[in-house]
This record gives sequence, structure tokens and C-alpha cells, in this order.
Amino acid sequence: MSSRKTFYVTTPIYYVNDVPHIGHAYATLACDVMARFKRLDGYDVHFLTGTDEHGQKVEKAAAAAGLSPQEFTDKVSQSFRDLIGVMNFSADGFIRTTEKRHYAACQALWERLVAAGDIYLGKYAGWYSVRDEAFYADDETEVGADGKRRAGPVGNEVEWVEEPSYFFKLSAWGDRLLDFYEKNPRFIAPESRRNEVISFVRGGLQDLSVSRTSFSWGVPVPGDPKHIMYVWLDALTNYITECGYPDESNPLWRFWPADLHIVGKDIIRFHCVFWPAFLMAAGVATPKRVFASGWWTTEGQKISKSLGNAIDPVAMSAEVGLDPLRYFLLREVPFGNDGDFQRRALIGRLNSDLANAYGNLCQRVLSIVAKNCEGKVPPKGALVEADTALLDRAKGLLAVVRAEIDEQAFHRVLTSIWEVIADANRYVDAQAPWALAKTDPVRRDTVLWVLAETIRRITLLIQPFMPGSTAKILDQLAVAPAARAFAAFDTELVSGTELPKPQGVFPRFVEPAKVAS
Ligand code: ME8
Repeated sequence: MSSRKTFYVTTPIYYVNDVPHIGHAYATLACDVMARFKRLDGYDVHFLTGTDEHGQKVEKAAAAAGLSPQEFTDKVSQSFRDLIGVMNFSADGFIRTTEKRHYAACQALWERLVAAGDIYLGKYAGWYSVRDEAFYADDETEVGADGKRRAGPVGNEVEWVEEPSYFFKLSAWGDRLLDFYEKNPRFIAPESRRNEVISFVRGGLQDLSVSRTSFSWGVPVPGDPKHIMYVWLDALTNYITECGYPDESNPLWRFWPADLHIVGKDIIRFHCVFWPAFLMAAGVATPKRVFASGWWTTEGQKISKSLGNAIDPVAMSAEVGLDPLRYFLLREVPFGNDGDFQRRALIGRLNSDLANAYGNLCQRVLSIVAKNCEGKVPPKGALVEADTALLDRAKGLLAVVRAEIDEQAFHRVLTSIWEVIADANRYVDAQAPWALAKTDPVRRDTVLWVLAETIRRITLLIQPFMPGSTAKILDQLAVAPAARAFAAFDTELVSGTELPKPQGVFPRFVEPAKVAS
């Protein structure tokens, strides 16, 4: 077994009531960048995603599609699995809550909660939102002008439910949760979400209904199979199922507790209140951090099935290129904030940040090297102040980016890197290596070496965001695969190394002309 530091990152597991859209790809993308960064930084990484297949919402969607829940979930789950390939996600595991191993983990956790005295049988009478798969207290609901009662983060409709139910004694966990948040200030991010959770818990917690009897698509409660487990107890357990729970001798158990659960802002209560309470009650270690991402709208509108405005990540990446799409999603909006997906902004960034700034820097430098330096890494002569200033900026980036990654500040990572790209472009203009060709070829070579070396460093750091494009650029600099990890960040390009013929990596995107109809 490895003695390296472990890093376990998870996505929300996606309901299979619908095919994936850009909002789903977003959380997984953020996890992918975390996983790739940590792997390059020498960690032993496990990156988990998957599908949440039980519950009333999925049962209803299956019925509407005229399929059995199992047939339906097999089909839709596959579309989430396919998205991994489309988006170049480096997931290590894919979990489905309909797997046997997951039933075993849920039932083992349930038994631990019963043994701890935290579960009792009663009767639920209250509001339930099928869309949110969540119970709401009376004062959390509101009757709208249309006479419909709604609740929750996005105001989904609720219905009255009365049925026998097992309860988890959540009311007894309030003080211990508040104490836990205080001792673990990094547990919930961003800060605004932390405040939201703390004030919810301070407001007093009610016992939580954790089983349902009015439908059957779920994990049976041990010893009382008329009941199936509440879908959120079942779903949250996925994170430990993957590690082998309850078998702590499973090699993957080394990854628990998770370092990071990335979730949407709508499901923070489940992850930051229910989940640590279940785990503490069962005597299992709690995850280290939950980061809540914001929501995307498209061109100012909520993404909705009825509006038919969901951006399909498959079609979008086929049109503009996968890496530009990955870059845009993490650069455009500070992670944690809501964002609006605008085509104009995407094309703007693609052309300015990628084609003009980064792509052009690589293309200019590599083509001058190919023409003037026999296609080899040029000789490095004596460095002047302008050279060391640029090299030092690039060298300093690793520490900056490491700290920003640990805060999931992806937009800041990219801004920091792109500032150095702008410096490098200014340096090219100021040093004008094409003019030096006639007057001072030795100096020209040094300038080109400094630039190639700067491109190597920034490209190493961009790898987690745009793995395909950066691999091509590193190939063009003849950086060996083993030298692409951050352990090699402080090495240097070796003068005289043969370079392959350069090729542009980020073409400009030109909107297709509209055909008059
Ligand atoms: O909540 N923009 O599943 P889900 C950004 N199964 N993120 C969005 C989004 C948008 N427009 N729409 C949805 C569930 N999401 C549960 C999770 S975890 C143990 C169980 C995000 O398929 C949403 O915020 O409804 C959530 O984090 C994720 O997609 C899955 O949503």
C-alpha cells in the first residue's frame, strides 16, 4: 500500500430522472480539476462520481417513460457514465445506488444507527417535495397565488404525506453539530453557506424521517422490509460504500474520511447537517470539507426541461472544443457563485484568453524556435533582469496556485496564471526576438529559451483544467510524461533537445454565418 498522502474527492451522485446538462457537468469538472491537480502534486487520489437511482422522483420518471425503474435507471445512468468520456473526467470510481455493495453499506449503517439508539419507529405527518426528495416543516412552506404550496431552495411544490416511518434523532445532535462546525472552520465553504447552515442548526433541529412506506423503490430497512430507506440516507452513504464500508480492511478504506465533497448549493443541508450527524451517530469519521457550488442559468433563464434550454455538454464541446468549454466554466464565474452561461461570453474568452493570449504565445515562440534554432531547445545564455523577472513570476506560480486550489478558487488560479501569460506576451513584444535574429542571435536564443521555459511552467499548471491541449503543448516542448508532474516543476528545459514541428492548439472560433430562412 502506498505511503503517499491520500486525497478523496466526490461529486454529488446524480438523479437519473433526466439526462445530464451543463449544471451536472460543472460539479464533476470541479472535482476532476481537484483530482488531476492532486495527482500531479504527488497525492494518492480517489475521485468518485455516480448516480442516485432510488426514490419517488426516479420511480415516477421511470413510470412516465413506460419502463421499470431498473430498466430506466440502467439507461439514464449510462448517459452519466458516458459524460465521463466526453468531458475527459479522470474518475476512479463510478457508483450506482442500485448496486449490491451499496445495499450492504446502507443496511450496515442503519444497523449501527439502531444500535446507537438513534433510530425509532413513529409516524410521519407533514410536507414532502418529490422534486427535492425532502421533508419540510409547516413554516418552511408557503402557499402561492396559484394556491399551490411550495418549499425549499428553488420553491418546488410539496404534498402532504402521512405514513408510518422510522425517525433519526436529529434533534439530539444540534449542539454537537454546532461544536463540530466551530472546531472545523473549513468544513463548509464558501463562508455564506457556512453561515446559512449554522443559523439553520441554531434554529433547532427536528427528528428526521428516514424511511418511507408508500412506495417501494429503495433499499429495504433491515428487519422491516415494508419500509424502504429515505433516499437521502441511502444516497449520502454512497461516499463510504465506495471505500468498502463496513469493511474497514478494504484497501479503499484508506481514503475515508473524504477530503472534499463538492455539491450544489441546493443540497448543502443534507451534506452539512444530516451527513455528519449520521456519521457521528454511527461512530464513523466525518468528511473534511463540503464545498457548495452555485447554479448556472442560460442566457438569463433558469435551466429547465420545459423551456428546453439546457446546454448539452456533448453538443457544446463538439462545437467549441472540450478544453475551451472546461476553461470557460471555471474561469467565468468565481466557484461558489451563480453564473449565467452566455454563448457570447464563451466565444469571447475562447478567442481572447485561449487563441490570442495563451495559444498565440505558444505559437509565436515555438514557430520562431522551429525556424531559427534548428528545431531544438535554444541555448540559454547569460540572463538579464527582464529574463529573471519573468522566470521568477512563472516559478512563483506553483505555491500561489496550490493555495488557491485548496480553497477551490479555480477562477483565481486561472487569473493568476493568465497574468503571467500577459507578462510573457509583453516580454515577447519588448524583446522582439524576430528583430534580434539579425543583430544578436545569442541574445535571441536566450530570449526564446526564457519564453519556452515560461511556457513549460505555466502549461504544467494548466494541465488539470485543459488536459488534452496542454498535453499537445508539452509534447511540442518535448517534456517527457514523467516530467509533467509538479515534482519536475523546478527542473529546466535542456538546451539542444530536439523539438517536434509546432502546431497551433487553440484556433480562433468564428461564429458560423446565419443562413437567412
Ligand atoms: O441533488 N447549475 O441530484 P441532482 C449547477 N441526487 N448545478 C446544478 C444545476 C445547475 N443549473 N442543476 C443541478 C441530487 N445542479 C442528489 C444528490 S448526493 C449524495 C445526492 C447540481 O441530479 C445540483 O446542485 O438533482 C446538485 O449538486 C447536482 O447537480 C445533482 O443534482
